[in-house]
Amino acid sequence: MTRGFRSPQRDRRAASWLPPGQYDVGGNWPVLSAEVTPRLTTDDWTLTVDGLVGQPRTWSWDDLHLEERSEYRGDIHCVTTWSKAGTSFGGVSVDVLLAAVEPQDAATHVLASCVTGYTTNLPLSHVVGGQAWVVWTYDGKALTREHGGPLRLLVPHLYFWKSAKWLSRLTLMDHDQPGFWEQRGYHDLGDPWREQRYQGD
Ligand SMILES: Nc1nc2c(c(=O)[nH]1)N[C@H]1C(S)=C(S)[C@@H](COP(=O)(O)O)O[C@H]1N2
Ligand SMILES: [Mo]
Repeated sequence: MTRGFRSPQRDRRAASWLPPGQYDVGGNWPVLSAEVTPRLTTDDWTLTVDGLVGQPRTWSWDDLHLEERSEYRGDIHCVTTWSKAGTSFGGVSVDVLLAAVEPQDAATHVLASCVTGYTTNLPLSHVVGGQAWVVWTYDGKALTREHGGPLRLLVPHLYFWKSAKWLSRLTLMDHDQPGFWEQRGYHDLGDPWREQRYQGD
């Protein structure tokens, strides 16, 4: 082994796909919800993207299915220390939604809001460039209610609390506004590779 020729980054990844402090939950997919699971129908469900945009837009379930599809295949990481390898989710890239609404130059952050009132905040720079999706399938099947069906946000490079279930709105803002867990002591960004679990990490 010519260790000296390998970068520290490659060594870490070769050692494990797990971010620091995480364990492999295996075939399970735990459910973590602060709210009672809502019973939603796709008939009256809508997704709105508004705030600092040229043209706010609301998609019905059918409208959203006309947009270009994409898929995420990879790992997810919950702050409670479980990680799940090789998940696959299908939906639409947040890039597609943003292109439709034309974000204003002043927009720096996004607040994701759910039908239930749960919220989470994200820097705009972390939801563009193929880093975030709105998804309605898991493993090719409709996302179950407990896991956020009919539709959830997916931001897999951050801890999974950023992936808001039962998503109904993305609001672009010119400032950061802490969401449900962020107001309760969780980290503002939540990068698992930097182990940003709590404020001050
Ligand atoms: N609306 C809503 N979204 C949510 C949560 C929640 O409580 N409510 N929990 C978050 C947390 S902490 C995690 S780990 C994931 C859990 O998703 P899962 O239940 O599908 O595993 O959803 C995130 N999105
Ligand atoms: Mo979580």
